[in-house]
Amino acid sequence: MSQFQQTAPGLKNQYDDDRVLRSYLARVLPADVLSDIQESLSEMGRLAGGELYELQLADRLNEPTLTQWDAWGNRVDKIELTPLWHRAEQIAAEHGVVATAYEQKHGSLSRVHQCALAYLFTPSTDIYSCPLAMTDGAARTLLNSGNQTLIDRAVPHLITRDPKEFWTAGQWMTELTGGSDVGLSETIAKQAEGTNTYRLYGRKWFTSAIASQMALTLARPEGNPPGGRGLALFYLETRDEHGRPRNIQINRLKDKLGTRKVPTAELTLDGTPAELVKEASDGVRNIAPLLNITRLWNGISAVALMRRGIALSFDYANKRTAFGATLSEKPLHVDTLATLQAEFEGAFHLAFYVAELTGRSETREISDDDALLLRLLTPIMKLTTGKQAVMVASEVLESFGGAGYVEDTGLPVLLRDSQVLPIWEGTTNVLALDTLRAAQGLKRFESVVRECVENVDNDAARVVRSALDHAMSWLAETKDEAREAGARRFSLTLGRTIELALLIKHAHWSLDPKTVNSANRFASVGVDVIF
Ligand code: MFK
Repeated sequence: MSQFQQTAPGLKNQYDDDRVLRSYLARVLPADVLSDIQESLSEMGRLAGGELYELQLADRLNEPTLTQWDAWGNRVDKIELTPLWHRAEQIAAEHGVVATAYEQKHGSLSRVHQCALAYLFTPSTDIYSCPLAMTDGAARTLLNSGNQTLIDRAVPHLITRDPKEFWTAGQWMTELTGGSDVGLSETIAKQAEGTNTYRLYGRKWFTSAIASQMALTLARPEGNPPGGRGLALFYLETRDEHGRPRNIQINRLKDKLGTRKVPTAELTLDGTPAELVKEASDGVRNIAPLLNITRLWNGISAVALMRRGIALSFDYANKRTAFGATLSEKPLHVDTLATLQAEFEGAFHLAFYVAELTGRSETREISDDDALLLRLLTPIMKLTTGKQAVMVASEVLESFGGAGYVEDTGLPVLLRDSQVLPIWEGTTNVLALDTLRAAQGLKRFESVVRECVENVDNDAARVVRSALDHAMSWLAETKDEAREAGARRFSLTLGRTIELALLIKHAHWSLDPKTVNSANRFASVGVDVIF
């Protein structure tokens, strides 16, 4: 009998161990800000590599449950979350994974701090980033709305650090008719005569994290025209003071490929009380701040999951021996991981650059040109990093050989959970079309990319300039159907080009040979996918 035992991959403090995050923060944060926030990041890194990771492995087989009826025949529609998610909620509140962005202790850079916390927290909590993203987006949407009654009522709960007071928010947009095409939504809002209160009637088909205390949703006030403009944005609270659903039936939980800890539901709204957030129309436009925040979270989650997979794979490469040496001594294995690392680093710099712009937009320190750039980069970043996350997760599993395909290693969930990232919050194609709609930001995009490589004379910088020129000339020369058909390749080229440009900029600032290698490798893999 063989006595051989393979040592499992392990994690250290996920902040201390993260060269890319630490080096990036050293570049973008003033020294006093970095020194002020370092302890919070190190503490989150300790939890992510320790307690939360252990709990995540122990929680692997648990899933949320829906109980529709109690023993006495009452409809209760109760959701029970798993132990990991209960702990995640507490830690998220106490450590300000949403709150940090709103306390604005460091002005616009608080958004970077908050995204760094989310990035460390996410991979050990089985997509608890989903309710947090929607909570963050709801807080931003309510604050932007100027509806002081709703701001006073809900925002303190969404941004508190007290777990007992903390609320999460849902984002109920998807209906059977309208997944990507939200304007097709059929839910009707009937106004109670002489009041500002409405009652909602309809079916919501894909509502993530249904355990939330409130939701922002879209419905069509009676008599409004079809399409997105005829919808209005509503605020509702999901349960009454006795914990009973407010005329909401949870019909079932979705049986999904991944994000299995997220209780995603099909709902019937049967007279659910709701308040208008803004005017009784233009719901798609009014919910856009929520979409942009959740898309930022999507990108941060994408780089976080890439980083987790790569961290485990690098650790394992030092422990696993095959063909006479550890995997970390095998040139082909090392080369394979280096390519994943380069993809991750490019994606990381783009996601956090969007966090920087978002922060400046929130503190109103953003120029008009940069506001247009943010509008353009949010879909570009979301679609590019989502695709990279799936590719990296698939390769990470393969880097473990058969072990990566075995559930109780805790590895396959990385691939299943990554696969949602290009789907929800706008698929790759929907966001590619959104990129075309946001093309006003291209002028600033071009100048930012050129500035990143302005004093750099090497092959990687030439790859950036050539891809940028190609993308711009493609856009100028292509019209109508051909432009729509090529939108995905165009958007991915823009995404990969700015990733490489930002990576080169960082490499030249840090002079770190590992970052320089990643930039050169990313350039060699290529960024221009237009044909
Ligand atoms: C892990 C972290 C992430 C976790 C989050 C998990 C939760 C997941 C739950 C979900 O997935 S919820 C469902 C998400 N659904 C989507 O994201 C829908 C995807 N479809 C789109 O994004 C379509 O492009 C869209 C619905 C917006 C198209 O609808 P319309 O009615 O054709 O909108 P149109 O005409 O493009 O835009 C209407 C207005 O909104 C315009 O403004 P004006 O009225 O002033 O002209 C647009 O400029 C504005 N707008 C649209 N998208 C915007 C925006 N403004 C700013 N930012 C945007 N992103």
